[in-house]
Amino acid sequence: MKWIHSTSGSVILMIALSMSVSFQAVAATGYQERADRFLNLVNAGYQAMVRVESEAQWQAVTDVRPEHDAAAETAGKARAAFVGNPALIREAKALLEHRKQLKPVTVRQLERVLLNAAEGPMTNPQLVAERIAAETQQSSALNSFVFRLNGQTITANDMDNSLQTNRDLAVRQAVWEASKQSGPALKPGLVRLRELRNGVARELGHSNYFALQVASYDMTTEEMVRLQDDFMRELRPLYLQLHTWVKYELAKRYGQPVPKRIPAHWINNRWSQNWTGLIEAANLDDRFKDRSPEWIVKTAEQFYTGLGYPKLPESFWKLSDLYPVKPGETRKKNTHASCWHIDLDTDIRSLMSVEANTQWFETAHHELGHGYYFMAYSRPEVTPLLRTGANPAFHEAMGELIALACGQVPYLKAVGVLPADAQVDPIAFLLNDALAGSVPFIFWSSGVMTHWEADIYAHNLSPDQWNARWWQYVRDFQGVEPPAARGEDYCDAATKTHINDTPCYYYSYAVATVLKFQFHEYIARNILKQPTQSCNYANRREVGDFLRKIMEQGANEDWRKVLREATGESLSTRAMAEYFKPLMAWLQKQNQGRPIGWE
Ligand code: X8Z
Ligand code: ZN
Repeated sequence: MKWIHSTSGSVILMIALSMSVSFQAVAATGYQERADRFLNLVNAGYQAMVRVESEAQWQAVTDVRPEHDAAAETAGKARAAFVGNPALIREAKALLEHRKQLKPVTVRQLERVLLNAAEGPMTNPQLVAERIAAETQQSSALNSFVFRLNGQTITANDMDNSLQTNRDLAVRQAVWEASKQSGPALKPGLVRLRELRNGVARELGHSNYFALQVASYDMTTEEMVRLQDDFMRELRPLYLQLHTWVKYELAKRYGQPVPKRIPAHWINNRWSQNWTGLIEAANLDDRFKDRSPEWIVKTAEQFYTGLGYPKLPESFWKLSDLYPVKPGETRKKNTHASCWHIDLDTDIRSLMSVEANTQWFETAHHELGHGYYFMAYSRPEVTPLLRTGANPAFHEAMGELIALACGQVPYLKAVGVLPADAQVDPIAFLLNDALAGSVPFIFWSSGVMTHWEADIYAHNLSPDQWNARWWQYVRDFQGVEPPAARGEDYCDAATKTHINDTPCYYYSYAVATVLKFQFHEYIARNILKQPTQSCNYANRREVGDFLRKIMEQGANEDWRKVLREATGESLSTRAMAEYFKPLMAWLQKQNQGRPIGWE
């Protein structure tokens, strides 16, 4: 969630100016007291502005129309008028010069004030206004884009379902190509946004927009990219084994010679980010056929209430937008799942297009993970400025952890997705965990997404090389290739939602994937005392207590400390590699005699 709004910019400016006068007056009584007074006002104003902007943005993404875009743009400008106000920036900077005399949580809030201001620094109102207008336009174009196949409209769910089930390579290629139609339409907006995003970031001294985003991890661009490269180096042997096994399987499935790299349309995901539907023995789609989309969301809620959390608020059910637009309805909405903390308090909503299948079963659990994180830290001990995850990856990790847990066999039996007496092949489920939710995902998120965005924002890659660089990374990191040449008329990166509306964020999902195995291992071993690959969180309040301790802190503490206190460990792929150890041995045996990898 990016941008915001208010009622009147001049009122805000008057408040801000009068605040700056009173700060000087209280300086003599001590910096802590001065900071407390400042932050009291900023927190109140911030929460109010977030609410107004989020409400306007919610309207804009759930019902794309020019009047909703216009309202969202105005709301974004109003938010920036407050959050990016020079008076706030000056006072936060002045106070941070005395950080040693301030409580750590005060310093964290002041730093957050500056990070928030850097998204819309009103030291340069023209630039901020242009950015907000361009962001609004790009989201609107993304959310209202109509994909076509053979002259017919095709939805994102339709494309995903086709790729999941259709075995005709010609059809698959046509669907895959259709899914790339939005790229050229979105490229000009993205070219412009690269300049504007970098421009706002530089206004407050960040070298580019990527650097601004990783600052919330207290890291530099180079440190973040190195961390992602470390993930890939450590997991590479496992990935190469999986890649090899999969390409032999798929060559057999499609009656084709075994390729070096896997053609993108052979994989069931539009970006080859998750390799789903490859393992028949672990394919649950049929199990959801008789369920309703409502059952999917309710079952996800029950996962959390079973851990001892309250039910979702009434308003969640009233105000969320959970299901696809009904046939015949002309409304256009964003088709990518998200969860919103509208008022940084109890107004929590989710935007989804849930159908009864495995993908939405997992996604619903993921989204409610955000919702329960919001609920856990919305308490007086956490001020609105710090009502975020310990870092963004922690927020993603909760949902990912629960998505992992809700796919484990004992849990599936407990909720009746699998019959209680089902005989399952444990390797099939482990293989599916690796392929569908974890290992190829690292090479997509740490590799393609992170490196491409770093090139765009930090290394100023020229737009006439965007698509070539994208596919170079897909080939090199994922070992995947396009079904046919993809020249610079295409902009395949821009077909991915986050490239447009959540820029320089995607490494957070890679960190979340690594974190989820650390949390999961701790829970399985120390709380449930069950095997990590096959355990059941259902109705275990101790698990809820463990996660609540992490979530209820919001961003009050440094994420490294939160992780160490929770698990006794720093960020590491150790638990992830450990989880898949039995699989590694199995794959090596299966792949004997085959050339491993694609080089
Ligand atoms: O975007 C999401 C969530 C919303 S935060 C549905 N995810 C990434 C994606 O779909 O690309 C979840 C994992 C990866
Ligand atoms: Zn998420």
